[in-house]
Amino acid sequence: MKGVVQRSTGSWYRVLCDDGLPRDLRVAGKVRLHELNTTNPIAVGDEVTVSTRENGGEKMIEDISPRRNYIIRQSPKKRGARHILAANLDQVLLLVTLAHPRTSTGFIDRCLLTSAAYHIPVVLVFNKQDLLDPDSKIGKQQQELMAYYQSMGYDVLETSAVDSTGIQALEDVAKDTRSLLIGHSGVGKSSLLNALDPSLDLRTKEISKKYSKGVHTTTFAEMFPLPFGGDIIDAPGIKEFGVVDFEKGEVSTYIVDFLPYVDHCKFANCLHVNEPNCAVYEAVRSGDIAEWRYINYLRILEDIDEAKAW
Ligand SMILES: Nc1nc2c(ncn2[C@@H]2O[C@H](COP(=O)(O)OP(=O)(O)O)[C@@H](O)[C@H]2O)c(=O)[nH]1
Ligand SMILES: [Mg+2]
Ligand SMILES: [Zn+2]
Repeated sequence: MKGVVQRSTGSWYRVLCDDGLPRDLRVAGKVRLHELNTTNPIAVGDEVTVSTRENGGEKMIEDISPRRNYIIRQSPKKRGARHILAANLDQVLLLVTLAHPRTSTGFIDRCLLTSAAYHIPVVLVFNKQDLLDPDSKIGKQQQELMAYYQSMGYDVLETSAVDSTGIQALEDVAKDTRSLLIGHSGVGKSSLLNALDPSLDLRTKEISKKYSKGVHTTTFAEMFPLPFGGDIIDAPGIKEFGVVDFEKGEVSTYIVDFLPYVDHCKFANCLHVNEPNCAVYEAVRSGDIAEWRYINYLRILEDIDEAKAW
């Protein structure tokens, strides 16, 4: 029998089995795990084979099917280790708020880069629109950001879990697909999930860091089937999105607004940092590439250098 992993809590996995029943299962000792250097060898979204063991009849996870794709980042807990957020995805819903809390473009661009490497489409969802005055400084910043990402071909939504702005559009985007919901703690992931399916009744308002200090508060990704078809994986509490498994030279090939320029640099192996006659850098100077995009790119290269130094 096959099944899909909906939640993992350490050594136990909630698996929605093909017979329609969810089961909490452990992994049989003989399973060969594909990803050795990850903190979670089995991820939410993994397809697994479940079988009944002869001794005692306990059902266990016996095998993991090869992944179609996955979203991976540096483990926030273990230096040098990698953490798979979720596997076998149709799209990423990247939840952004420019205030309460502020999502940095660096976070957005790291997430876009990682998704692009696996050709997973990303929809940018700007939440908490009810708090935003379009004529304020932040309101104008958001308009500029949205326009820039849209010009690169990304779909962009504006939502509010409070006044239901954009919830129907979000439902249309999520329907009949498997989405991974990514965003900082507090941007409204649980609230939007509740808006899509009120019967979920998820707890909102994460405990602030101040109160959870010293307490072991592990939060796990969890997959929720949607009543209108499809499912969403909530990946709670992402503070930073450290990219992994990139060579410096390939990064720019995943950056959509760099692509028209990367083949016109003097050097074929140009990293677009300080090489002479760099077409990417020229495009930044002329304003065709936004400076903040370029700065985020340079920081990603620095991250890769640092990771190598471990
Ligand atoms: N004003 C406003 N507040 C929101 C919205 N969405 C979520 N919130 C609030 O933001 C806080 C964090 O929301 P939550 O759903 O727990 O965020 P999560 O950590 O991403 O799951 C809660 O106090 C929510 O009530 C929104 O669209 N507008
Ligand atoms: Mg939440
Ligand atoms: Zn260059």
